[in-house]
Amino acid sequence: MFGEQKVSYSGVQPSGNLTIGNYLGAIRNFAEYSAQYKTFYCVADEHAITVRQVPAELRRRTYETVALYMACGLDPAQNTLYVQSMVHEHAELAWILNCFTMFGELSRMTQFKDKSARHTDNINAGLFTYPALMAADILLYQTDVVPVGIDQKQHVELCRDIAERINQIWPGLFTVPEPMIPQNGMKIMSLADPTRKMSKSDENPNAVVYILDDRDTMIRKFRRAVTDSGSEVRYAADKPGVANLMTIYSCFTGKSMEEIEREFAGVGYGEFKLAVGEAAADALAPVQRRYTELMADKAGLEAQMKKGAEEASWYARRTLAKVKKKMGFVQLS
Ligand code: ATP
Ligand code: LTN
Repeated sequence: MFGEQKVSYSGVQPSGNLTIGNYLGAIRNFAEYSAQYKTFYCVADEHAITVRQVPAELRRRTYETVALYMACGLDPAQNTLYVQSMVHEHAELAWILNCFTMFGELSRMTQFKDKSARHTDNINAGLFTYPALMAADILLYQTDVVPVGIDQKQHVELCRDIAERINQIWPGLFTVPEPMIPQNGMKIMSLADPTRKMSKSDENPNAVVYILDDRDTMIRKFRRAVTDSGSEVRYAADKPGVANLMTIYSCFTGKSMEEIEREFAGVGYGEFKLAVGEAAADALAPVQRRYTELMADKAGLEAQMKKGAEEASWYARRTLAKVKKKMGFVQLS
């Protein structure tokens, strides 16, 4: 709660082209909160540099992510959309929170374990303390709810632990946030290996469907998706490939698993996969159209970034000033 307002906060790293996993697990759900909550959604460029980035690409993807937020239905008049590095309070609070976060806690984070195994040449301190920066993002805005895919639940839980630890010393300093995980779409899996999360940094482009893939590419990727033995379209734990495609189809069409099983009873996987590809392409076509318009107006995007950063700073400054005072840092008038 910031004053009387309930707050929803989330972020996406501009670390690659955004996938339908990012869309269904996170971004699509962000807008839901704007009627009743004060909403802040950041482009987490400071998180992205925990793995090596090409600067020009990071810059380009930052514009693209702002444009995609808007194209996915986030109206900047109703949601504060901004770039993390433009609000310096994030890095400052992250340092303070680092001093309240335990080595053992950070060592247990599965994302750290995965990413340090994948980037053995660059296991930097930022990759390790990443959750303290994420906690700073969330706590600066006195956030109530954090809509994320299930892979981020552990980080939000650590953020809660940090907030509670600090609140024990200074009661009420931070709102303790709740992760909001969608029932359907919380974890979209790779099309090449349905036991792994679909991830924007996957090296195999056929494993991943990007929000901006054109219709033919989308349909081709779904056609090639790994399915399971047998030929029945049935939602079952022993059919992870088909279950993943059914989840995607259900998210894009709103149909339940039973309806989907009935719709495709007696037809082979080929027809089903084509239908999934078409449903994804149909649902994303308006997002892509709007995205193209927004990207054509760079000055317009920059104006939105500036407005977003100014709005976010107003809130961030207030929380950080309170925290610094509690820490015992000298305040000059
Ligand atoms: P990276 O590969 O760089 O780690 P990512 O694809 O996992 O990136 P993030 O920027 O870490 O994407 O995630 C942005 C949001 O999208 C988070 O809320 C995350 O939980 C959600 N998300 C990411 N991948 C998926 C997925 N496959 N299914 C559902 N939600 C996802
Ligand atoms: N760590 C997140 C992105 C992220 C985020 C946040 C999510 C950065 N700051 C604050 C929720 C709240 C990720 O990798 N998906």
